[in-house]
Amino acid sequence: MTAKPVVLIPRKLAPAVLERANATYDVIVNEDDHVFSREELIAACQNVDAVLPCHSEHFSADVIQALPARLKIIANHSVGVDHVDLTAAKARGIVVTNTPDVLSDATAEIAILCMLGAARRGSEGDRMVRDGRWNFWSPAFMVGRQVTGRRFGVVGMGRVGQVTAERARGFGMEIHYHNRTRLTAEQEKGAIFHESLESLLAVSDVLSLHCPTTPDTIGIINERTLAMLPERAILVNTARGALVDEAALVQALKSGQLFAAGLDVFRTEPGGNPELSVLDNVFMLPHIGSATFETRDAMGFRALDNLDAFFGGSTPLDRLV
Ligand code: 8YV
Repeated sequence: MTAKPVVLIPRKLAPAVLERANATYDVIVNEDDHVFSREELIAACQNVDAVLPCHSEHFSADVIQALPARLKIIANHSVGVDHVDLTAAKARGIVVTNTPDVLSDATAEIAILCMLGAARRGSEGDRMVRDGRWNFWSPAFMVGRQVTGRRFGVVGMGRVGQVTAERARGFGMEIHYHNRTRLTAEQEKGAIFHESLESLLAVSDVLSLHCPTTPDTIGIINERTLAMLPERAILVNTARGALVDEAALVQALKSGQLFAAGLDVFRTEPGGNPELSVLDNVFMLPHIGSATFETRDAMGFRALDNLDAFFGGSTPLDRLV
């Protein structure tokens, strides 16, 4: 009998996913679920054929250089792969996969939660009641912005962007988007395409980020671009913190140029940004876009489907390099 491939699972995945992984592979799980340091990650990868990481494991070029020749596939448990240097992986002949589609609904839900939380001052109100500070009411009390009928701008109209736009349509919002390529009329469902980011910014009462982090998109939301939004707009980010210049965002929120922001992702994770945390007009979550029971199972199964295809001798469905 040939030995089963050895698979490193650096974070504790859903029980059903671990059960399925154990049935097919020799699995090594990081039982206490701490985030490996660079050195621990390299050491843990030494005697394995595959790794199934989350976005918390950073496969930078130097980590990839230090991987053993037997490690042939990084099957990510995430759609975003900015934690993996794809060029370095390709150069070493390591296959990299991700888990698209299966997390689009869950992430769209969180984007809508961020939009509503920001627009209707969800976090500020919640803290006020909890802290026993709700000792007053008047018609002018905690008034927020209504999103119904307003314009919803999407940066990056991929799978998550499209599902989020669909949900925003449910609020009677007019959908606008900027994307590298224009969608088909069937995919657009009436959404208005903007060839430039600048043109999208000018009309977006709510701007929601759904693009990948690349050298071209890092810091696309900055002092210059924030100033192009309509007055008192709302920024939603459920993609990656690196898309936003947080110092510029703090300024725009403090000055009132932006009405509010709804953020699920930050430049520093875990932890966030203390300058954002002190502002009442920020609704914040700890990177939980895909964190539903259903989606965690689906992401793990999708990553395992990719591993099964690879070790079965075919091309994984979600192969990136
Ligand atoms: C996850 C994510 O929280 O898929 C992504 O890109 O950021 C999130 O879905 C995470 O990577 C889970 O492994």
